[in-house]
Amino acid sequence: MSESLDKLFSPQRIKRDAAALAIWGCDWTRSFPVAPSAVVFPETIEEVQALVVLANEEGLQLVPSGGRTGLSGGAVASHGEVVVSFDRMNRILDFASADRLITCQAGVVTQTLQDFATRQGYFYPVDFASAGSSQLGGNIATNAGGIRVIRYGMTRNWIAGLRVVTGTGELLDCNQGLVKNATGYDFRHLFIGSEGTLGFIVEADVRLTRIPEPQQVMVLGFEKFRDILKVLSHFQSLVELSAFEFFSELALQKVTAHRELQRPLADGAQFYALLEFDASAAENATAAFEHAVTEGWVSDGVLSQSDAQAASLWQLREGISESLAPFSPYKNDLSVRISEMPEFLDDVDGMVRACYPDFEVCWYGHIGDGNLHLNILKPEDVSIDEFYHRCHEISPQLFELVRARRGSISAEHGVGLLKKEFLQYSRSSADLKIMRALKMVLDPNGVMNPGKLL
Ligand code: 2HG
Ligand code: ZN
Repeated sequence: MSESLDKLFSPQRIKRDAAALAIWGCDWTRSFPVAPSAVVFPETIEEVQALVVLANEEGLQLVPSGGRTGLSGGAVASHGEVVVSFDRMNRILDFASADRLITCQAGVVTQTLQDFATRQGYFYPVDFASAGSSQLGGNIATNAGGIRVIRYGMTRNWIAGLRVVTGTGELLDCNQGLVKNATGYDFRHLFIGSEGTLGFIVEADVRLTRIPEPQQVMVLGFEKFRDILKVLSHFQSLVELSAFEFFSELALQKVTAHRELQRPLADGAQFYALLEFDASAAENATAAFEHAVTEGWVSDGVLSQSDAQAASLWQLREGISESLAPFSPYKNDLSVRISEMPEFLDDVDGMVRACYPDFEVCWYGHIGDGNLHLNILKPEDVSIDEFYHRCHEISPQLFELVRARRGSISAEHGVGLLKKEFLQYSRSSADLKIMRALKMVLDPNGVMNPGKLL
């Protein structure tokens, strides 16, 4: 069926061998079958358009593929789809200093974009542990968040323009990098977070900001989760925070063992928070810390004295996800309003303990954004299938708690395949009806990332 692909792509830009299909057919999830029929590597927008037209004519289904670091199966090809890799659309096309904009192809690696911005004297602030592999197109398609959302917001905030190939092969030029544009519906925001289901992002105009001053990092220990939120609010009244992250003692144990890191504090604690702020705010931060100790919120703390120390403190948080991989974790990525968080955590903790008395549960996340990562770890003596089945079975109860607090079942990782059957816990039937109608308009034959999200 896909022989006509060979007319569009030269042999070096189409792969069908088993090893290539296994690599490009999946992301960081490991629980879905991987079975694409081919992987193609377009180099131009015109090639992407021609491919989409061909897919419509011949009934092919297309799965977009970036750095393959997704955690929800959004880039997994399980049913003979053609994977469209953006690896060869990886050029930075333009830097416009007066506009503070970089124009990039979708396959530019996030860290390449960050480094390029820095060389121009600017800052691209969206950052996360997988920035060295993830690609901008995927970041936009999932509206990636990461570790500095509290100060800079999500990827959405930094996208000034988008070129997108829709499911009919048309090219849309969304917002042209403009600051002001009051001409009706802003399609940019429809494609951001759409997980490749409405169109494939091929180019973006990315906004930059000033390079921040040097940062300092503080790690604090807590006995009670509620106190973390008191400290967050107290620090926010005195200091502009660049990050406010959290992890549990179990998460700390896993990451220190995996990366052979020092524990940050002499004594253990139940929970830890990692704060980052401008070095010029260190005096205010120290005053806030002293207040937190006096109030009994914080048991102990450490303030980085050098960039190297700040980087090694960051490893305690950024290395957690990787350190859990050997335990085949069942991942949840939940959010609620910050004000709802203490009660929400109590609810979830109670439920999880009752349902999984024999499983280790690792909490961490972007607490300053109301985003909790809940990873349930597989015990050695339980099979993968049984483990996933048991975790999955309990998800409706967990998501009921999310719904009761008007939260989200996916704060930043996306819905993909992993959360698809649970979308109704976060989106109303009216929402879903409109989402399906939009899909029909932009991708009437269902060729763009079928089976994901909806
Ligand atoms: C993080 O915040 C990432 O470290 C990954 O979003 C979270 O693996 C996870 O559950
Ligand atoms: Zn995260």
